[in-house]
Order: sequence, then C-alpha cells, then structure tokens
Amino acid sequence: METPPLVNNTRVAAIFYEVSEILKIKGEKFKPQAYAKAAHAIETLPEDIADISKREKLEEIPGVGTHLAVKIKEILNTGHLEYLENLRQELPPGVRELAELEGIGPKKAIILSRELGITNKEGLENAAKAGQIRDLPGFGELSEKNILRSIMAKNKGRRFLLGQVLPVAQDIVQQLVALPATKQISLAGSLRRKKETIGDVDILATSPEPGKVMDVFCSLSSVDRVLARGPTRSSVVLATGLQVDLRVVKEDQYGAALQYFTGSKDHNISLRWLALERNWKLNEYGISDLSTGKKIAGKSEDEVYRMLGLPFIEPELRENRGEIEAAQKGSLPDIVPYTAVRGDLHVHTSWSDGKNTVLEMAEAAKSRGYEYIAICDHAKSPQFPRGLTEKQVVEQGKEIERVNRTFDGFEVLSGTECSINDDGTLDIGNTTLQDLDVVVASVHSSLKMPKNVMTQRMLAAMQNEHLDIIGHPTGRIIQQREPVDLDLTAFFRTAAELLVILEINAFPNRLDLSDINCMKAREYDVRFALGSDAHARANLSYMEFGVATARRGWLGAKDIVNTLSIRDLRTVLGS
Ligand code: DGT
Ligand code: CA
Ligand code: CA
Ligand code: ZN
Repeated sequence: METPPLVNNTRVAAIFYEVSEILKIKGEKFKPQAYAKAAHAIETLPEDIADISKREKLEEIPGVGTHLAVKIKEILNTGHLEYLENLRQELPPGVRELAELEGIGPKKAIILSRELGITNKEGLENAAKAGQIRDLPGFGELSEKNILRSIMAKNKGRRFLLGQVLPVAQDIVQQLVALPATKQISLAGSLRRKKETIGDVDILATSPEPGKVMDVFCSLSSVDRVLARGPTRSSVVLATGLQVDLRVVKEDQYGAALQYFTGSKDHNISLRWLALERNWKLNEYGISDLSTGKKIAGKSEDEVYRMLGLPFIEPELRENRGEIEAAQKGSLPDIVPYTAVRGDLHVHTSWSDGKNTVLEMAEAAKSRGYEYIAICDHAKSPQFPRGLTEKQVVEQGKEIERVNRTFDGFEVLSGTECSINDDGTLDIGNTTLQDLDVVVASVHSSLKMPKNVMTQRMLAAMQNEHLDIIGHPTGRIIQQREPVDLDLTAFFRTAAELLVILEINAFPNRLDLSDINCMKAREYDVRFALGSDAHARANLSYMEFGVATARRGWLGAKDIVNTLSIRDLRTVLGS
C-alpha cells in the first residue's frame, strides 16, 4: 500500500503561489490573482486543509471554487500538482529570477534564457559585460547598458529592512551562542545601532577555537553560499541575498573591535580624533600610546569610552549627531529602555483588515507583559473597504467591554484609526469619537498634496478635540513611498501646543516618525505614542523596532505616553 504524502497548508499554498507567479510571467490576466488569493486564504487557515477536504468543505475557503478544490485534492492525494509541473516545463530555467529584475520583465527574460541560456543575475551581468545582449531581438546597445546599470545599482545599494533582518540575525547569534567554542558574541554594525535599513549583518565573537565557530557559521541552514571562509573572518550570503559577516577576534581586543565594527563610521572618526588629542591611536585592535606603542585599552567597550573621558554611549546614538559632545557635557539623553513599553496603542483586528479577534489580540498583548492595548481599526472608506461603519465602531465598543470583563490587571482600550479627509475633518463623526478611549487619525489619501495644503490639512485635523494621536505622520513607506510634503516645524509646534500625540509607527516598512524626525520633534516637547500597527498577533513584536527608532531619536521614557500606567495614560488621553 502506498503511504499518503505529507502535505500541509503551507505546502498547498506554496504550490498555488508558484502557479500564480508563472501565470503572471506568461501574461495571464486574472488567473494569477485567483491562485494568489486562494494561496493566501489557505496559508492563514486555522485548520488543517486535509481535514477540510475530508469534510468536503474545500469550497468554503475564500477564493476556492470547484476548479481549485479539484486541484487541492490532487495535491493532497499525490503531493504535487501536474498543472504546475507542466507550467514549469513551459518556462525555461531562470526566467522567473530574471523577470523580476528592473527593465526586463517576462518577455525579455524568456528571450535571454532561450537565446543565451542565462539563468540568473550573474549570468546576465556577464553577458551584458561581454556585449552579447545588444544583438538579441527586442534589445539593443542602450538596453544592454541599462541592464548592466540596474544590476550594478541593485548589487551595491540593496538594503534590507531592520524588521526583516533583526530576527534572522538574532537567530544566527542564538545558534552560535549555543556552541561550546563560542565565548563572547554580539551583533555589530548598523544592526546593533538598529538603523532602519541594513546593508549587511556584522557579527563579532571571541573563541579559543575560531575554526569550529566558522565551520558552523558557514554551514547554517539559511546560508545560500559562502563568499569567504577564514580563521578570523567569514562572509556568507543567505537565500534572501543578505550578506552576513562573522569576525572572531582576540579577547583583549573584543571591546575595541566591537566599538569599531558597531560604527557608525562618522562616530568612529570623531572618537579617533579624541584619542589623537591624547596622543593615542584608536583602531579595531584597541587604544595604544603613540609615543610608546604600548596598548592601553581594548578589552571592553566601556573601557574604550572611559579612557576617552566619555560615559558609555548606547549603540543607537552612535551616528555622530551630537552624541559625543553631549557625552562630554554629561547631557546624554536617558533613552527609553526596550522594556519600558506598557502597552500597544495601535493594533487592528478581524473587525477590519486584521487577522485576529479583539480577544486574541488582547491575550497576546497580555502574554507579552503589557498592561493595556488599544484597538484601532480603520473606518470604512474607499481605501479601507473592510473598515468599520460608525455603527460597527459602537458594536465593537460593546465587544471590547465584554472582553474587558474577562481580564484582571489588563485593559483593552476602545479606539479607531480613522482617516483625515482632504479638508482636515475626520471620517468618523464626533459623537462616535467622543465615546472612544483612543482616537488615532492618519492621512491615507491625497498623499501628494502641495506642502501648504497638506500642512493646513494636518493642522486642521489637530484642532479636533477628540483626536489623541496622529498615526504614521509622514506616510512614508521605506524604499517605496516618499513622506508627504509637510511643514514639520509648524506641525511639531502645533502638536505640542494642542497636546496632540505623534505616533512612532513600528511597522517595519514605516518607522514613522523616523529617528531624525523624532529628534526634531523632541525640540518642541512633543509627546509620542508607540504603535505596532499589528494586523495579526505575531506583529505585536514589531514594537521593538519602534522603540529602536525612538532611542535613535534620543527619546526618553518620559517622552512616550505608553510607558505610563493605565491610570496616567487615561489622564493624558482624557478618557
Ligand atoms: P550597513 O552595513 O551599510 O548597514 O552599515 P554598517 O554601519 O554596518 O557598515 P559596514 O557593514 O560597512 O561596516 C561595519 C562597521 O565597521 C561600520 O559601522 C564602522 C566600521 N567601519 C567600516 N568601514 C570603516 C572605515 O572606513 N572607517 C571606520 N572608522 N570605520 C569603519
Ligand atoms: Ca553592516
Ligand atoms: Ca559589513
Ligand atoms: Zn494607517
């Protein structure tokens, strides 16, 4: 008897996603969307799809009709989908990777693969450099040049979001920490400074047996290829294209190396000047006396800073934005600890476009150690067809009351993330707003308004007495969308005057306000709120990136309202 293949929801979804992608490349109009939609629904099912199939209820999954139900059964029975196998045959190898490159697209990718046997970016780069592309049908000298330029730009400038990289890097560090051969280990570079985007990951360690650490590092399951493997330095590239460097240094150099490789470069340059003033040399090996050549510090970072007459400077501050002068004057800010956040002031639920219920979000927040959470679903609008009508906002309030009765020492605050209309009014009426604990209002439409119009719109919105927080104030999406054009001085001043709180939205591609804008706003004594903008339980962990942004913006716990107890928070919110 044949044993049935092991197929889970993720596997079925992955097959559908691949079908969707290939169909897209083939230029199909609606089918790709249908497959992607079904894949997404399957991926997020709370139940095993095999069980659903047994009950003959596959067609109740959103986006799954008779046609797709048959395909799902085939996958469940055989472990694969013949339709996909056939599609793969139709597509020459490498076409999918090529099609994703800028300026190529599916049609050209197929030609490149068929005519020149190119299957990846490297092959494309070589062919372009060798001048082989210009003669292909539909190409030319100019498009060859453009291809080369776009490859170069991608190679050089590709940066990853902090939120994508940090969990991956922390996982690698965890795996290396577990080795007996690892003594000390730390993230360094921009990742330790928690910069919003990361070029590559830098890890620093000490070990009596560096070879063993390097072996494990180079053979981690997430590693796609090893660029270099040496006794003191190895570099690998993960399947995502992210480069990770591991350096192993001597114990008496660890502090200096950690300081050096944490950067930033500009911060390091300023420190090096401080050393030179004392006739010392500072580099990754330590501090040494220039006249005697003798080494005088290097074991710990603390020691390096202390020798230079400075208190320890938190990595998030090391951007040469005045932190060294502040450290010299003893006026470094007391930046907010990662543990100071007592609640999340911006989460969505399945009432709008979130995945989890009010109760599920609340339980997840409680188990993170929070004391409160604010439910801020969208209001219904063209941008948010799944948003809440005013009637539903009221109904949700009743559900929140019920949920609150099940908790002790934890509070669910009722709220909204409503939208700011073009004229500065909000898209939920005051009678509904006045009964909510937290009103977040954000700009979600007409993002390209001229500066003075956008500024007027924001200032008008802030006049609303029920508004508590402006959500993701500049609307930027990292690497995707520019911030709105806004007179920040007027905006910050008004926020301070009217006691309107500004959000630091912690969603990985937002981080809005940004670190720099937090620093600016801080000068006006603005108050801030941290919100994860979670659309699912798991997203609550995004909070860490928001705190990192606040820390990089020199903010203290006192600047952030959700470090307050629920009682004090309610006073601030007037609820
Ligand atoms: P990234 O990777 O682009 O996000 O930014 P970082 O800061 O991680 O830069 P990376 O990986 O090139 O180098 C790691 C650290 O090594 C950097 O923060 C400071 C230090 N570093 C690198 N190059 C230099 C340099 O030329 N001079 C000095 N003083 N430090 C350097
Ligand atoms: Ca780096
Ligand atoms: Ca590096
Ligand atoms: Zn929003």
